[in-house]
Amino acid sequence: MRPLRPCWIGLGVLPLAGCDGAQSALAPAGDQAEAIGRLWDLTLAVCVLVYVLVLLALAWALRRRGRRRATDERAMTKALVAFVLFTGGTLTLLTVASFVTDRRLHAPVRDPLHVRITASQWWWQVEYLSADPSRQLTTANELHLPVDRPVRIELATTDVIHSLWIPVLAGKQDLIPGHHNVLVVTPRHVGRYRGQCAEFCGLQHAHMALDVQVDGTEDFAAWYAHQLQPAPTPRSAGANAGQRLFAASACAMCHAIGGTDAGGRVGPDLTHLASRRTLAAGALPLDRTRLAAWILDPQRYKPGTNMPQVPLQPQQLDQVTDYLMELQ
Ligand code: HEC
Ligand SMILES: [Cu+2]
Repeated sequence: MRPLRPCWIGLGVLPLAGCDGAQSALAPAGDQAEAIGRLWDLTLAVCVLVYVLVLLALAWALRRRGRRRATDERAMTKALVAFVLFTGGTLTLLTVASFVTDRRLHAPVRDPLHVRITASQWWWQVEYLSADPSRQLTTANELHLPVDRPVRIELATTDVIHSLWIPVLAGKQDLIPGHHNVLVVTPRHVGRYRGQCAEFCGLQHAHMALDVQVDGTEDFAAWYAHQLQPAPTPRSAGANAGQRLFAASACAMCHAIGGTDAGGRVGPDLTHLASRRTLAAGALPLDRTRLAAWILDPQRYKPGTNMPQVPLQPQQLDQVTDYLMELQ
């Protein structure tokens, strides 16, 4: 693992907020974001230089204010030529730099991991594709990636235009109905990051986050192997009843749970729900209390969400929650 570009805004002296964090384009954790970060550094440096020069010119002009002197034609011409050359030069530099950055973002990669992310109002389906059908897996609202391996992410949507933005890994890329875009990312730092829908897509656009985890190769393989398993069979009596309730109620029409009859595709796959860290695309942290509250009244947490309130008796709610909390 090689170190990525340090955050030099504030030159490491001024503690400037916003420089690092799980969702900062200024603290890249992957090659593509690093390339964009370099372009930003250069643009910032050029703009600061221009700003300083303009202020110096202003100060110079103010000092000379009121003094009348015969204008020296030749000096004026020279200054003008220098000004035009400087402006043309900086603009050309920025154009070339942005072209080079674009080439780096679209450079071909070897042996990528294939992932498909499908956006829906207001959550993300994440599928790991493989030529071997037994190695395919589906999850939701979380993206686990191995470090140091390029990932080719196909982007699709089931409804409106969304945009996937994981600032520490890459720039934004739209998900457009009827059109398949591709985003390539190469994570370089293990860590927990955050992605967010970056194209206004309706009421709950702001609650459409993606929990991103970059793992070491072995941790990733372990996670993958675990996710390939069907859902565990319920252990407690409550969870058992919960499973039957889930299968017999509207839940199963919208949600899939691997290894059971529930095969709905309208909402997120719940096979290993309890192994996730967040609920409903980052709207809530995942724990038992919040899960029960969500099932009881999803509209309270995400008004307008496509999950309806399903009428359940308190005891039934308890059982369904027990069941889902066992889906490690
Ligand atoms: C009409 C379809 C529909 C029905 C019925 C439905 N859901 Fe959902 N469910 C959804 C959708 C859509 C989402 C995503 C909502 C969002 O994040 O905006 C969701 C989200 C969830 C989540 C969060 C998943 C995650 O990845 O964080 C859980 C848990 C859940 N539903 C459980 C249930 C249970 C339990 C029932 C039955 C009591 C149920 N759902 C009934 C459509 C449905
Ligand atoms: Cu969106």
